[in-house]
Amino acid sequence: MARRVHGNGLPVGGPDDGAWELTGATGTGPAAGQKGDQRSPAVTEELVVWSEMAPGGTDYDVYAQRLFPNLRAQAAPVIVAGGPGNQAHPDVVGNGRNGEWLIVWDEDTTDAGDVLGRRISAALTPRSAVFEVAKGVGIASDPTIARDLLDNDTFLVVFTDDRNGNRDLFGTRITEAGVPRGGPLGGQFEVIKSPEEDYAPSLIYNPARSFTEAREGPRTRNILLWTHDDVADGPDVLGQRLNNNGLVQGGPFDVAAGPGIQAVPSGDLRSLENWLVIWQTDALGNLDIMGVELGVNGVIRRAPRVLATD
Ligand SMILES: [Ca+2]
Ligand SMILES: [Ca+2]
Ligand SMILES: [Ca+2]
Ligand SMILES: [Ca+2]
Repeated sequence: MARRVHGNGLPVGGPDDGAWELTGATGTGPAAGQKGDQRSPAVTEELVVWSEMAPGGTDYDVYAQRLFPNLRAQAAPVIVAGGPGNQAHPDVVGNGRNGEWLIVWDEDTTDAGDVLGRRISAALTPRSAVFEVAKGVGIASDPTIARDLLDNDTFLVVFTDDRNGNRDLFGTRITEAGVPRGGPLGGQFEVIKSPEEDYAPSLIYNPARSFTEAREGPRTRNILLWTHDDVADGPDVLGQRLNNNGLVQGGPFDVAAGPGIQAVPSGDLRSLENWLVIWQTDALGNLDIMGVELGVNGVIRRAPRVLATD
C-alpha cells in the first residue's frame, strides 16, 4: 500500500484514509492477476522494489515496478533477482548513468545471509550480472544504499551482520559499475556496535550537500536510522549522523524511544534543513506508522504525528 504525506508531515487524506495499492500482480498461469506475499518495500520517486513470494511460489524473489509521477504503478512488476532461496530486503538508488538503477538485497543461498546487487536500466532490463556486495561467514542482511558524497561514482551500503554474536551495522562501498571497493570479503567497516540487537538500517541521503562542499569538511552528509532492541522497554528507533567518510559523527541519539515498539524506520529529506522520518509503533494499540521532522543537525523539530492507522 502507499500514501502521500505533506512536506510538514501531515498525511494527505488523514491517517486512516487515502491509501492505495502500489504493486501489481505477480501471479502467472492459473494465478494470473493475483498477488502473493509482499514484504520490505523501498520506494524512490520513479521506482518501487520489494520482496515477494508470488502466488504458488515456494520462496521470495525481488521485484521492481516503475511508478508514474503520481506514484501509481506503471506497467507490470519485473523480477530483479529470483531463483533458489530467498531474495529479500531490497533497497534501490538511482546510479546516475542513463537512468540506471542500482538495487541491493540479501540472499540465503550460500549461507544464512550475504548481500548482493545488480544494475538495471530505466526500462528495468538487467545492465549487469548479479554481483556480491558483502559476504562472509556471518549473516549479512537487510542492506540500505545511498550515494557517497566524497566520491561521486561510489555508493555507501550499510547492512546488518552478526559476526560479533548479535546484530551490528557494518558498511562497505561499491562503485556505479557495481564493483565493491576492497571486494565482497574486504572493505567492510563497523558503523554501529552494541551488545543488543541492531537492525533494519535506513540510510537517508542529504542531496543538499554538494560534492565540493562535502570534500571541504567532516559535516554530516547522510543520516543513518535503525532499530535497537532496548531490553527495558522494547525496540527503539535510533539515529546516527555520518561523516563524509561514512564513519560516525558523535554518538547515536533517540529518534523514537520509550515504552513499547518503535521500529523499522525510513525517511527522506523534506527541505534543506529537515528530514521526515517515519517508523512503526504499537503506541495506539496495533501497529501503525508515525513520523517526525528531524533536523540535519540531528535535533527533533516537533512532536511526532500519526501518518497511517487502521
Ligand atoms: Ca527466490
Ligand atoms: Ca554470509
Ligand atoms: Ca548489536
Ligand atoms: Ca521502545
